[in-house]
Amino acid sequence: MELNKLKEIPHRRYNPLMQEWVLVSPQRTQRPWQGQLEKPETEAVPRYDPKCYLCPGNARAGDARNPTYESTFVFDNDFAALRLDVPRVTVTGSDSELLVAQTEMGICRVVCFSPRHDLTLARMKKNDILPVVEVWSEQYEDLAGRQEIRYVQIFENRGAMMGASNPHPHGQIWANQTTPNVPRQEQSALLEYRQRHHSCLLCEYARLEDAEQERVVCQNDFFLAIVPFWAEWPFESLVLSRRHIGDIAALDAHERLALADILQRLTTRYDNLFESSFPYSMGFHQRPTDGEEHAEWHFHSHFFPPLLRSATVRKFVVGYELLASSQRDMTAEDAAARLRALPEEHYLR
Ligand code: H2U
Ligand code: ZN
Repeated sequence: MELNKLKEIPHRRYNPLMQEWVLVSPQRTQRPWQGQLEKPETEAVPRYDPKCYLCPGNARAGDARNPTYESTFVFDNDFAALRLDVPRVTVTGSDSELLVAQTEMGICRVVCFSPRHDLTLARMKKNDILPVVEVWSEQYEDLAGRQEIRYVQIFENRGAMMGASNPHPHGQIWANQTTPNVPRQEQSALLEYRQRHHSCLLCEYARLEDAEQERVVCQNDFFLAIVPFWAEWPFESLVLSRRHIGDIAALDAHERLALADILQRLTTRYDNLFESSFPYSMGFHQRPTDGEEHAEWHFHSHFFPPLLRSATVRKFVVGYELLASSQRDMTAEDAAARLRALPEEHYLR
């Protein structure tokens, strides 16, 4: 049976990157909603906020004060989830393999994308996102060079709905001693695929999506932004490099600008979808920094936006998702078509 016959039939799709299934129920997209409505972010945001702990020149927690920075600015998180000064120990409770704990070393940093309090990636120019790509790359290399750090997670929580504590455009970096669960699962899938096919899962996938175009949202010479076939969140997307590279530091000057370009265009489409500042969590998956080559890794970025059908109705990951399997209603193809139909000029411009 062809895939387009599944448009109205409940089915499950395989996520080869996580090696798990997602349940798709396209017949359910019309169901009524009488549940919780979120508050859209409508408050006007000033260019500079004297109370913001990320704006240039302002005070942070403790005695710290930000410099009067003019582009990007990175600092060690004042409330870091990880630190370096911990002893290396594994603790096993009462000789049982059921109670196992290990100390974990790491470094947490905050990356301000711009001195302007009122901007977002979507509202920044491609040329102003370039320094953000450069600072991510420098941070990855700097942290990779430290013997204690074996994995670097770069991410952004955008919007109050995703738990961002502040509208000032910023992201975080958590770098630690061990590879966390999600990249570890992806790594094992990438490795298995490589051993079985002598090729890269994500290189093959990029070629296939490029040929079909059905799930492509936007693209340039170096990157594709797609709603993956196995997307779980309604408007989830995957930014894939066409070239097989393991990490952000391997991008050349053209590719760094191309990454800035695709991030700018994708986030603008997101904002235009519901004409609101679109919330999401995004981040990069790249090879661990444990000194191994990791030829299986293919640099990419995931966007996980919570919104479902408007700026005020979100998807809840509850019940079935928590207990059984991830699930979605609208198909990935429909989500991609909606995002593809939007203009790339920001609605506020
Ligand atoms: P989020 O908005 O994604 O929570 O990121 C903001 C981070 O900034 C958060 O991790 C840190 C918080 O710990 N922070 C400081 O490091 N210093 C401060 O003065 C306030 C917040
Ligand atoms: Zn600010």
